[in-house]
Amino acid sequence: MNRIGKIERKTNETNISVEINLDGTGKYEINTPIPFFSHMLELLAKTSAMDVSVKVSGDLEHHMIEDTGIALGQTLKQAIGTKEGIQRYGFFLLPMDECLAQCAIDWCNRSTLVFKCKFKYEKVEGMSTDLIEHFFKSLSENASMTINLQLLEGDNEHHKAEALFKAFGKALRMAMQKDPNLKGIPSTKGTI
Ligand SMILES: [Mn+2]
Repeated sequence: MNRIGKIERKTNETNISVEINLDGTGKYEINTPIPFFSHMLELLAKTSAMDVSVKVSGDLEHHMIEDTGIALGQTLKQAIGTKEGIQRYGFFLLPMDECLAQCAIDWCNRSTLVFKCKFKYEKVEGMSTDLIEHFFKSLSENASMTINLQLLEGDNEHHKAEALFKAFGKALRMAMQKDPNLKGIPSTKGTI
């Protein structure tokens, strides 16, 4: 059974539709008015091997990126369902040229974001760098997922952002994976 999530979210500020298939092959259809953000979402789809369709329009960059994080988080929560038989934890250390990014995920129904990455400039390829942390915060809150995302080293702003999104995609792939040896809910509490 494919694990699908689908959200249509319309407010006075933004209009967003997201559809994901956790058991996809990394196919994507990304349509946002912020080219670098589209590029990051494509990388997230490819590295997580989810099929992802995202359509975004809206008034301000801040609202569009925040609300896409919210909608993507909601679709992830919908698609993962009861979490029966999944790994729950995922982690990845991703090199990207001079950068090294680290991501660890606990898909535990609690929302915490630890984000450590300093950007030198306010913009990367026209996108506000402070909205990268905001995107992951909104996603973490709405997917009910603990995310620890850090840039261990790196210099180029484009490479830094790319390494973060790719490390998250790979760690997410691991956390959502089903394991035949893991029976039931991946928690001794019996609920998660
Ligand atoms: Mn790139």
